[in-house]
Amino acid sequence: MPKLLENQQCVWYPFATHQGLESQIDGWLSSVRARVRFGAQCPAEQRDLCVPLDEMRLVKDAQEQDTMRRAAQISAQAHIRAMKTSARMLRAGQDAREYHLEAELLHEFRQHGSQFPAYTSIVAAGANACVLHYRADTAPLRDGDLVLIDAGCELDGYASDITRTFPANGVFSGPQKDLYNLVLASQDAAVAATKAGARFTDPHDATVRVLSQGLLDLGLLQANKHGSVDDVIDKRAYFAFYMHRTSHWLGMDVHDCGSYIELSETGNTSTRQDPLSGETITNRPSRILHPGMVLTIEPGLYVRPSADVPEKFWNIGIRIEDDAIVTATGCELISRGVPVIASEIEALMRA
Ligand SMILES: [Mn+2]
Repeated sequence: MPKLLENQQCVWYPFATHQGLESQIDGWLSSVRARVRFGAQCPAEQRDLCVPLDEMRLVKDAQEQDTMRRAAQISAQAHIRAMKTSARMLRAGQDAREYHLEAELLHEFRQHGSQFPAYTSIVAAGANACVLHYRADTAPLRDGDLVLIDAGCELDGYASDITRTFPANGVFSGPQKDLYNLVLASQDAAVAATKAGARFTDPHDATVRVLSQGLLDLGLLQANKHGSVDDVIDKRAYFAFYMHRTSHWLGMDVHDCGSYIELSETGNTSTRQDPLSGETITNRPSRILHPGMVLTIEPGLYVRPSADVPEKFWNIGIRIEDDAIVTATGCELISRGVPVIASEIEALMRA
């Protein structure tokens, strides 16, 4: 490395990402400096490699997209396997647990050549689905409860990230289906908003509008208390049920690197007061989507027991997550190898 660094103007390396790298580079540079009296020139500048590299990673080329399609296909098969296993074990009266489904996921990933899970799988039965970063533990899969699975494999260096929520026994109850169809409708709106030229936040805004209207329609939010759908959005009243963002970049990392701000417009800022925390937030222009960018679209609803929420909805947690490649006219959902429509999930689990 000292030999390579000799007579260079600038050293590029990723700042603050690899512990010990700075002191290693410092050691190499001091070796170069020791040779100054022999005519060597020491680099005079250090710059953060993350800035150009993250930008390069943001747009996936055809080969990367192809790998990501294959990773998503494997993950979709794993979700199907877990759904079928849940229905089969409950029909047979077996003691089905969250970890049983995790085992099926991992088996299917590896069976198709995936090297690792892209992240620790979430298998959350019943009320556990309302805990956002739950793992797969020992809770029983109960007849009448939903199961939320957020799991994806990594294949040849690329991640996939799928969430499905399904009835443990294969049949949605009425209230479960009402909330499920609302989340799915909000995802449809987000998918329609995902296209080249749109902003990264457009799918999220589309999701929030559909969810907010649905929360009013289903009586989880009351119009006499919370007002119109615009009031619900402005005051972030939906946040009690939907407390995370709709998307993140996906690629070599499951939460892939890349700025969520449009770098060509960084100076263009405004401030607002957050209605819930009261904090001042600086708004910066959201990233403009380009063909080849890959993001997740993952709306959800999480209903905790509460006096002003109809009891039939208590402890229901639903998330639906798919992976989208941005195209010139829209987006390609690469994770739809596993069904997402309620009746199709029921049909699959009956089979
Ligand atoms: Mn995700």
